[in-house]
Amino acid sequence: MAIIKTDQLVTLDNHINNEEFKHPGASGEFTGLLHNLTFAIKIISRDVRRAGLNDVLGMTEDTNVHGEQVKRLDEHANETIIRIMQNSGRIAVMASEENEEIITVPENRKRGKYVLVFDPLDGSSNIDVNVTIGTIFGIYKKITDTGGVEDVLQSGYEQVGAGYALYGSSTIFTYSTGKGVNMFAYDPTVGEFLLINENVQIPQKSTYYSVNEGNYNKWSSGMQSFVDYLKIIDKDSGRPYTQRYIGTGIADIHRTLLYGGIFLYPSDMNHKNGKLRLVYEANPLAFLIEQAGGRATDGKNRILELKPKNFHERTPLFLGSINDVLKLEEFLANENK
Ligand code: P6P
Repeated sequence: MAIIKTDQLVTLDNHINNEEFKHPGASGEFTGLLHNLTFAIKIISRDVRRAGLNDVLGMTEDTNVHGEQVKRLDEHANETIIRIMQNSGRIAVMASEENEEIITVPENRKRGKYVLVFDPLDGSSNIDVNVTIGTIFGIYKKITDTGGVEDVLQSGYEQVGAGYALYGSSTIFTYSTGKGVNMFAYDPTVGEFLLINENVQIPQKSTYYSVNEGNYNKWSSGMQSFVDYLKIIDKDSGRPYTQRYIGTGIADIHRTLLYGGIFLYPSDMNHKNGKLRLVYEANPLAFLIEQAGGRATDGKNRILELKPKNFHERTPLFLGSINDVLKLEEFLANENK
């Protein structure tokens, strides 16, 4: 058994507690919320790893609000987060990809001042083929008395925290409370997340792009021209870029955060507003990418400044190294000229 390097003996709990000191007047309620959330993530991580043995693979007979068949592991992850967070005493209201309506806290439970929006298991189409999947979350302070729809329709720049868990070759937990992005790896032998990457900064010079090229003929001319541009052989600018696409957004974006470049899910003929959801996918990821020195837009507007009208609404999403995203915006701006 490898000995844990002593410089990695910063657990997530230590880190969350230390982060609290960076927020004067912190009540500890937010810290408690994160502790509860990471407990749910540890349970999901355990069950994702045993999926093949636990007979939780495969589909339920249910479909979610988007008409997508719900995988059992999706449902299990969703219920795990909801149950734990409803008992946390920190939550006023929640919104989940898997629930058509907002999720309130039962009358007989203590309510808190925070709002949690989440995708319990992003990339569920990859569950049965053992490809990386993840959980995405964003946290706001409530703006209504009792917790209602308005609370989950806040613009992304109002987030007080955001992050994701990635269930891949190891379980990674990445989060930010607005003071930089920090990454942890889970060691199940001690039941702790250990700090592996502090104050992550996205590389500003990189040669990766990540998009489902199968949709090329459905894209706008500007989007097609941008991807064509990335493939031109031009040594000085590092082109052609290398294409990487896992099909689990959070995994593709985790790689983009670490290696740089650009992730793209544009609108197309089938998805006039793109495919990814604004509230519980794009906003938390945009928060993290900006905290790591990157850029996240819908091709024109800063993602974090969009005002959601419906918490399941979709948005085109382009994020990554600033210059790559700016170049994309240039191609889209010129497409109708
Ligand atoms: P496509 C996964 O189902 C997801 O919602 C995102 O995680 C991912 O980025 C996208 O859809 C993949 O979509 O159309 O390329 O299969």
